[in-house]
Amino acid sequence: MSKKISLTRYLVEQQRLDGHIPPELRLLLEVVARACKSISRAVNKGALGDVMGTAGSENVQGEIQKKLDIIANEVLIEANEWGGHLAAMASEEMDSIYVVPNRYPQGEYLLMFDPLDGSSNIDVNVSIGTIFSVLKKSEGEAGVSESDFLQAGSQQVAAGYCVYGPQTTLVLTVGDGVAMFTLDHEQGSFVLTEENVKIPEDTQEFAINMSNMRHWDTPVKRYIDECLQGKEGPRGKDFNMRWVASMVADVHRILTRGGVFLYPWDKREPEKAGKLRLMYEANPMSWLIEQAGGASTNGKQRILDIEPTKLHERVSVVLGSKNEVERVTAYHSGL
Ligand code: P6P
Repeated sequence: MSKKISLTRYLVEQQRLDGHIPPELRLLLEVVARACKSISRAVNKGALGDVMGTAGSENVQGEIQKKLDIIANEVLIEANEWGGHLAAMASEEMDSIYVVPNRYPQGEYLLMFDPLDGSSNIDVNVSIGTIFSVLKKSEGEAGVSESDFLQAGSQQVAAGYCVYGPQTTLVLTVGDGVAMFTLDHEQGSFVLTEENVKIPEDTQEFAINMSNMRHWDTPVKRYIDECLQGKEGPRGKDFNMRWVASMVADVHRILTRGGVFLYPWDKREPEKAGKLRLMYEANPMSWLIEQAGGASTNGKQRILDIEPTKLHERVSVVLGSKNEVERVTAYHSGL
């Protein structure tokens, strides 16, 4: 890419030239990007800062919180609460919503995030990331409550993630395709490095936690078994497998070179629809994937059409290269 286009310039042009984003949403996205830069700095300290290891507490999911989970959550709350663009925030790390305090003006947007996805990888120096999703509050209603957040993923007005890996890269959609911005550490700003990202419709690479195989439902077992049979099997081609155990890293690979990611329902906890969270993991990632020409279902239904009933609702996820997702979904309907 010849000239360097900053995230700010990209957002101004999205606002001015394509009318995609109003000024308050542009401000919100710039604030989230600045918060991700701060989180990146904290992550990069590693053992040199007091950021590694567990915080000695559990989150609403019953998962042990890492120090960086809490740091990242606080960075996002403090960066976004005063700007006047938000009514409230919701986070994987907080039981209930965080309403913007009365000392600050309230806006019309709702921000949800997983402040540090994949945090089991922090202590072993493997890529992790921040996932975020933006909705709009219903017009004209005073106040804000959890029910304002319970909107289908198709209602998102912006979604993205920041992956803290060999590069710190912000990936964003406002409904006009997917753009990627790499953090220029010398300038301290995100620079446009990819736009109009497109996922190949076919792939030879799947991502799933194979240790759960005995717990999967039949359609998933059939799909993975056929991939493992390779050339000699019904697929007629060999497959490769990747599993980072960090959704941000796996989705970034799929956006970059294709692939299919599965975190399916399994029979260990049959009452749970899946492990991943709908509002701030599956929905933002699904919109990015669809905006890049891919597909995303829960095995039966388009993720973005799911009407949530709870803030921390869980869901099964099959996302990535369109033809593979359609195949897995077809197997679920007995085809
Ligand atoms: P497992 C991370 O905890 C996460 O929510 C996703 O980022 C990741 O894809 C998945 O869980 C990993 O789960 O069971 O393989 O550790």
